[in-house]
Amino acid sequence: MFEFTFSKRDDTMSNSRRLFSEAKQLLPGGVNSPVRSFSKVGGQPLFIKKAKGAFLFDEDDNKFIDYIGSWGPMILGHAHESVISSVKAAVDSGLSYGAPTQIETLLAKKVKEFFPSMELIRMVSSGTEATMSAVRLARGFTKRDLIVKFEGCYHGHADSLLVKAGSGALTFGEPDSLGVPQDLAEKTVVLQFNNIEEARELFKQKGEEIAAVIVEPIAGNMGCVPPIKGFLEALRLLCDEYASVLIFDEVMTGFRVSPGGAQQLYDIKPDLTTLGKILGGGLPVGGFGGKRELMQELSPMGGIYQAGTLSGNPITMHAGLATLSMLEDERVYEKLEKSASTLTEGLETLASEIGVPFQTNRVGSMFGIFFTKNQRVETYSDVLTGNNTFFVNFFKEMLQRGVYLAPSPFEAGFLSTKHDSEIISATLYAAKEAFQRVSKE
Ligand code: HOZ
Repeated sequence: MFEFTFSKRDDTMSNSRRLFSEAKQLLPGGVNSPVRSFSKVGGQPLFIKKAKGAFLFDEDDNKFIDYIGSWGPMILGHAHESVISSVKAAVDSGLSYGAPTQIETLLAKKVKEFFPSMELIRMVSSGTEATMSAVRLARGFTKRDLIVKFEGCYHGHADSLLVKAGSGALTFGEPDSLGVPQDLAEKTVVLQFNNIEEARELFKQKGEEIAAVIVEPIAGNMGCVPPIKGFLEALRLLCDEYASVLIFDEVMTGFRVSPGGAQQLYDIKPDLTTLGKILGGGLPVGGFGGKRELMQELSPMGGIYQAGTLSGNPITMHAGLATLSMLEDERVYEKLEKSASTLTEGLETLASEIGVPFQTNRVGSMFGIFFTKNQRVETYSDVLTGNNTFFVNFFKEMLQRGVYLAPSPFEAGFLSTKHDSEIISATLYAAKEAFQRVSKE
């Protein structure tokens, strides 16, 4: 039986509390990325000392089952031996050269095996860079300015994309960030995710002006919201009809929901794909790629500029190659499917037995939890029906019991291959008590 080795957290005395208060003197909000501040759920963010497999260890030596997985990339669990040893070996040869290396081509080749639609690939250093560059490429290629995105989808924090955005922007009630020039925001048209009719209507009116449609094929920044049947297909047809570029942002779904991401799962070929952190096994990285005719418009082949000293950094490329090589084994995805379905089905059964309004969405090992009476969560409006108090209380109760969920109802959860049946049982055991507490509050 799984042993709970964490001690009850005492926030008043904890090292995390002390470290957070020191951090706040130097970092805005004490953090380098907003969601991790725990502002949405209250209390102290955990300061993490180390991680291994399915577990995080905080600065107070508490042990937590981790369902964030560094926001997705830790599909093989934290500190996987092969990834760590490939990084250690690479480090001995120097950290960065700002010059081409063979490993960049090897990783690009591997990515193309998983994502055949990515005929040419450019590596960058983050998902934000990947989506920002893909949008510029689409605009430069089509000689059009308008882009279309969907409410609650988050594509990083480039100006054009911080309009009705999900993730932290939604969590903190700032889906339209200050600092984005109005003129630029007006070039981004926002539609409802999963609303096919609305997309058709917009294209009828403005199709000739639309450079690109960018979409998370499974929205992962407002919980986890899969596409309804026909939604992605309709976007593909509309982009074909009006010669607009279809961009799948697979920063979360790439290598996650299937080896070839959502595009393999739903059998739809986008013109461009953006990838993120999983491409570097969790190190800072992004990548974008797609049709040759589009990608060859990038500098130095074409006139659309995009660059980065650390792009294709050798340490990251080695970590990425080690990670992707292990994802070639189909058993990885079978295992993930089994443990993730046991988890979400178990949570739904417990909530219903205890009488808490609760739904989950799941695709493979990516999931979302919603404290809603709605039978289905398919749109941004459905997501907003979630009871925030229930979520916050459940989050806190789970944390007290050693289960670390995303500190926002607008983020997806992720499992790794290290989340075995014992860990899932321990999570459900904690969830039973947490639901009971939530139902009484
Ligand atoms: N934007 C990230 C999740 N979608 C959150 C990252 C963080 O705050 O660390």
